[in-house]
Amino acid sequence: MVIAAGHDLSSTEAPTALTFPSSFTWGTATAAYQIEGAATLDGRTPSIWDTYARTPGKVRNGDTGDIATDHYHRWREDVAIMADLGVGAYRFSLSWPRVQPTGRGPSVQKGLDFYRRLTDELLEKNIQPVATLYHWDLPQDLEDAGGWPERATADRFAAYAALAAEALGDRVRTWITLNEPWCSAFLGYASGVHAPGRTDPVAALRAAHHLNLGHGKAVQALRSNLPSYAQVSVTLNIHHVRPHSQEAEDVDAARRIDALANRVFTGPMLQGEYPEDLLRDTSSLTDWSFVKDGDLPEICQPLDFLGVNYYTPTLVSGGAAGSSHRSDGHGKSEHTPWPAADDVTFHLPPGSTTAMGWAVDPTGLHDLLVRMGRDFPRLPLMITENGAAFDDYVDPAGEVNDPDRIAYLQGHLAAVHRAIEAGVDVRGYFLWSLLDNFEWGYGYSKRFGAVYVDYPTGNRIPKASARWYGQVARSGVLSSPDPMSD
Ligand code: IFM
Repeated sequence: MVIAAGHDLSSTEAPTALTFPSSFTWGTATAAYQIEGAATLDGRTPSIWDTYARTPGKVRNGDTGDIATDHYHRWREDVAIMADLGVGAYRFSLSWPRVQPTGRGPSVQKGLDFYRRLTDELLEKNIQPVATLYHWDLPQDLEDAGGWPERATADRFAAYAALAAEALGDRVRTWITLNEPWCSAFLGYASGVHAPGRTDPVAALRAAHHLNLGHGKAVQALRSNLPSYAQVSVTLNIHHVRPHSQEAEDVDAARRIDALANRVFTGPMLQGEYPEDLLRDTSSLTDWSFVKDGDLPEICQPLDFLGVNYYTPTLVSGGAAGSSHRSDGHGKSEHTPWPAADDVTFHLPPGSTTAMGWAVDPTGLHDLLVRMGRDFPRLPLMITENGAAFDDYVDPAGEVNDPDRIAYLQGHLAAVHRAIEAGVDVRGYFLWSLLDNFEWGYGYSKRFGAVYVDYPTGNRIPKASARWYGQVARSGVLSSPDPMSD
C-alpha cells in the first residue's frame, strides 16, 4: 500500500492517509442536455431528449432541459467554481444538435463557438477539457430517419466526430466517443425509460451494434483529424454483476446479464468479436444479420484508455419468469431493458441506498476495476463517472451539508486506491457531477451535484462535498481510513 510520506510501511495500524499517483487526473463531469439549457438558441435543433421530455408522462414533474442549469450562459461562473475547487480536468459533452443541427451537413459556428469559449476558459484556468461526443442527445431528425437501429446513424456520427475534431482538436486533447451506449440502446429502445422511448428488443440489439459501429468509425474520424498526441476513448457503464447465490441458475443469470450489459460492447470494441454466448442467448430474437462483413475490424480500434462509469453493483438471480424489469434501478416500465432475459430477477444489494435507491457498495467498484484490469491488461482505465444523489437542501445558514455524499466518495476513492495498489492501471477519477442537473427520467428531483443549483434563480452553492473533493484533488491524498480494510 502506498501510504502518505511519514507513515511506516511495516506498521500494522490502519492507514490514515492514502496517496494517489502524482499523475492521477482529478476531475468533475457533466453532460450537455443535463446542464446547458438554451434549447432553441443559436441554431440548435431538438434532440430526442427534447422530444421525449416534452411528451407528457415521460419525465417526472414534466421537467425538460429547456433551461436546465443555464450553463450555456453561466459557463464562466462554472469554470471559476472548478478552478476554485482545484480540479485538474473537466469532462463535458458536446450537444450534437447544437454543433450540427439535424445531424447532417455543415457545423454551426455559434454552436462551436460556445465550446471554443468554454475550452479556452478551462485551459486558461489550467483545467484539461475532456470532450464526450455523444451523451444521448441524438438529433431528432436522425431518430425520424430510424435512429440507432439504422446503420446510417453510425455514418452520421462519424461525420459529426470529424467536424468536432476539426473545430476543437487544437484545444481538446482527450476525446470520448460515446457515453454509456448500454443506456442509449437498451433504455432508449427496449424498456423505453429513456429517449426515444421505443420498446422493441430487436431494435435495441440493432442499436447496440450501430452504436458499436459508430464508435469505431468515430475513433477513425477523430484520429485522422486530431494531432497524434490526442487521447481517444469510449465510456461504458460496466455493470458489476453478482449472482444472488452460487446456484447454477443464479450464476447463469449473472453470465447472461454480463453479456447483455458489458460484453456486448467490450467484445466488439476491445476484442473484435461478439461473445458466442450473447449470440446464443438472443438467437430467438435475431440472427444478428445486421452485423456485416468488415464491421468488427472497423469497431475494434485501438484506444488510449477505457472510460468506466460506476454507481452500484447489480445483483441477479435466475429462474423467476417475468420479473426482470421490476427492480433494475433504471426507472419503471412494463418493458424490460434485457432482451431474452425475462426470467432474471434484479435484487437490491444489501446496505444503505442513495436517493436513487441504488445500493452504496464501493467493493463493486474495486472488484470491477480488478476485473477490467485482468481482462484488458494493456488498457489503462479512467473512472469517467462516479457519485451519488442525495436529498440535499440549503440550511438556514445558506450552506449545503452533504455528509452522505462525502462518505460515498471517500469509500469509492479508497476502493480505487486499493485497485491501484493491486496493480490496476487507473489513471483518473471524474466526480459525477459538477452541478445538480437534469437527471433524465427523474427530471430535477435528484441531485447528483457537488455544487447545489437553486433552479428558480440559477444560483450555485458549492456543497460541503465540493470543498472536501477539492481538497483531495489538490493534495492527491485521501486523508481518512479506507473503510474496506480491517
Ligand atoms: O446522470 C447520469 C449520467 O448522465 C450518465 N451516468 C449516470 C448518471 C446518473 O444517473
